[in-house]
Amino acid sequence: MTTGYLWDEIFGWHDTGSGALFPADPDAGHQPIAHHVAHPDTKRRLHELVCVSGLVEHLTRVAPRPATPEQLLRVHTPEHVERIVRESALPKGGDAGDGFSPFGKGAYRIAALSAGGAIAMTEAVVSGAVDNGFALVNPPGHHALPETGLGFCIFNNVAVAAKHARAELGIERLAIVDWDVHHGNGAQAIFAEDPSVLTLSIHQDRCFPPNSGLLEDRGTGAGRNYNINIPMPVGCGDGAYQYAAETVIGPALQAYAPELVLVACGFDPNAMDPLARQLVTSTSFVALTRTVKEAAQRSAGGRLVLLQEGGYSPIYVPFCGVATIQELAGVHVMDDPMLPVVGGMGGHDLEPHQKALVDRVATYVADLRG
Ligand code: 9RB
Ligand code: ZN
Repeated sequence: MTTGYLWDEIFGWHDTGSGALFPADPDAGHQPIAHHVAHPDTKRRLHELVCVSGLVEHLTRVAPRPATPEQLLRVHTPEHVERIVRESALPKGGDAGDGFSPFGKGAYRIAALSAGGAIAMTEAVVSGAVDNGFALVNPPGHHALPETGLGFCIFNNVAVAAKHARAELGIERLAIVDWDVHHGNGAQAIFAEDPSVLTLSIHQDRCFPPNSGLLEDRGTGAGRNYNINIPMPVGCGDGAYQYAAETVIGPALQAYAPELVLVACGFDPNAMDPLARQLVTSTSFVALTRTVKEAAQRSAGGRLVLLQEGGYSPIYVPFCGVATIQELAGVHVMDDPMLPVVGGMGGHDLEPHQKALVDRVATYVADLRG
């Protein structure tokens, strides 16, 4: 079993500005802060734990190459790509598109390498150079839409990788599973009419983007039934997440039988995240990883690519990430030392209202055709 791993130091140089969440603005009361909530140090800390723990010695390094404009244009409009190029050349950078996703000078180079990292890992997995892989890319991508960036995302990395797999790598049917705590609105929109890409997002109900990711959104036209949202109620712990993995994510992948599974892997459902209100521990990321790994083994020859998205606790994300990569690689170098604390916080039993929501989504699985 070989597992690919990708990180580039320049991902740690993505400049998210001096604001905390909003750009600093004294007139509006927004103070500057040392670390923006999406400061890349959280991801750099995950990378350094992968190295210091010795896990990296069990992994095969995969190098990113920048995505070309043609590869980005499979998903994005020329106007969006050109605007990012233009603002990226300005002395103080620009914004991904929503006014609260600032980036510094040179961000195009970093964002193109992030999308290109998603492509490189997908190529490594599909070619058989590695069996599966984890790409620790930054900036994230899952909120980005064809015509704009959004929610810290510039280019939609997972969608760029999916389009590349279909256009160049001989993959016809694939699934995108998004377990970031925020809705995977980008892939839902980009593949809404496409029955050859199953998009499945498990997220906190209406957390971000506002009013996005509803139960009723199930794809349109020929893509009807091929988008599944699991809008989890606030306060879901390990019981609820693992029930959703067993009851919806695994069965949906089994029914659809993709040739490749891509995961938009955010660690922000964890109990210490500042941008959501879920309670999960590293145990759930291990369970989610096992679920998609077993599904990929059933229909996709094991082809599975995890792409980093969000996760904003610099304390806990590294342990969630290492637990996830260990499960992917089938090796164990360390336990999560925070599990006794986070797991002991309570909230991990499956509650009736959580079960009711997951059971409702489970009825949609019957509408998927392999
Ligand atoms: C602002 C708003 C947010 C809230 C959460 C995220 C998380 C992204 C992520 C990004 C931006 C709204 C500042 C709404 O982790 N994705 O995976 N910003 N929220 N309006 N305004 C003005
Ligand atoms: Zn998120």
